[in-house]
Amino acid sequence: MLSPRVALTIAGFDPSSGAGITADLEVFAGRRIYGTACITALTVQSTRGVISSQACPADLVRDTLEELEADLPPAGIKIGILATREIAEVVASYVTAATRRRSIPVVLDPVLVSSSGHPLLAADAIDALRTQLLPMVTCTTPNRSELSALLGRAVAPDRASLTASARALQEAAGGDVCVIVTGGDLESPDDLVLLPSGEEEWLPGTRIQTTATHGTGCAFSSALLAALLETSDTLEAARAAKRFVADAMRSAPRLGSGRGPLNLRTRQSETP
Ligand code: PXL
Repeated sequence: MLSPRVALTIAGFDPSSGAGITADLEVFAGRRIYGTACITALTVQSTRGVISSQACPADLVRDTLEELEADLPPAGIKIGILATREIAEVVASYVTAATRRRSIPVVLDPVLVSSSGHPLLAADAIDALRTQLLPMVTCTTPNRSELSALLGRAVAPDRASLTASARALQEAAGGDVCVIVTGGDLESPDDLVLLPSGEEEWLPGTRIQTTATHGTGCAFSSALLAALLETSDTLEAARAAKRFVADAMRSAPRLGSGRGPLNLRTRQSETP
């Protein structure tokens, strides 16, 4: 048997498996990618929302990343919850070193708060995320409120404002980053893809009537990374990830009394 590709998720743990590392690993497994994981925070949550969370010590994160890099160097990295400034700095220096060694896709989902409103990144970590980590990644996937927090100003939900703000974030990152503004929370759930070339495209979405919306951001970013392991066409990878999330919502299991998990093993939309 050929050696499978290895993808690393650096993210939080959700005990209900809707979001975070266990969800990311499921997306990878469904695509025959060997997933490794570095946990940054332990959350207490279910489909009913996040109750609390505790950050892992930054030296534990650093040691985990060093050990995985030495033995199972990833062909791609997905980053979710970073929890603290210290962890954001450790992850930024790891990503800087790993991408200097080899050219690999890195997807940053800049998670700031849970959908239920619980903070998942310390306020003093946003600067480190923007200045140290963002310039090192291939793609970042903020929603409108994350875009607004990263820029430090309000972003109106119209296309012109979203595009101008995505351009401002790309510029702040040095210009080399693909910014994908996810639109699941917008009136029309379309995603904006702004490529490093400056080319922009809106990916149309359709509103899916379901309560299975737990972890859609994690599913999108890990499916995007999985697609980027197979194609260097970022636009095509973003389309594949969007199709994947829509299929995973449509075929979701009925579980829990709140915002339920997705069907992360859906194989209807193979990555390109
Ligand atoms: O979708 C944001 C997110 C990511 N990762 C974990 C989470 C959440 C939101 O609650 O718990 C582990």
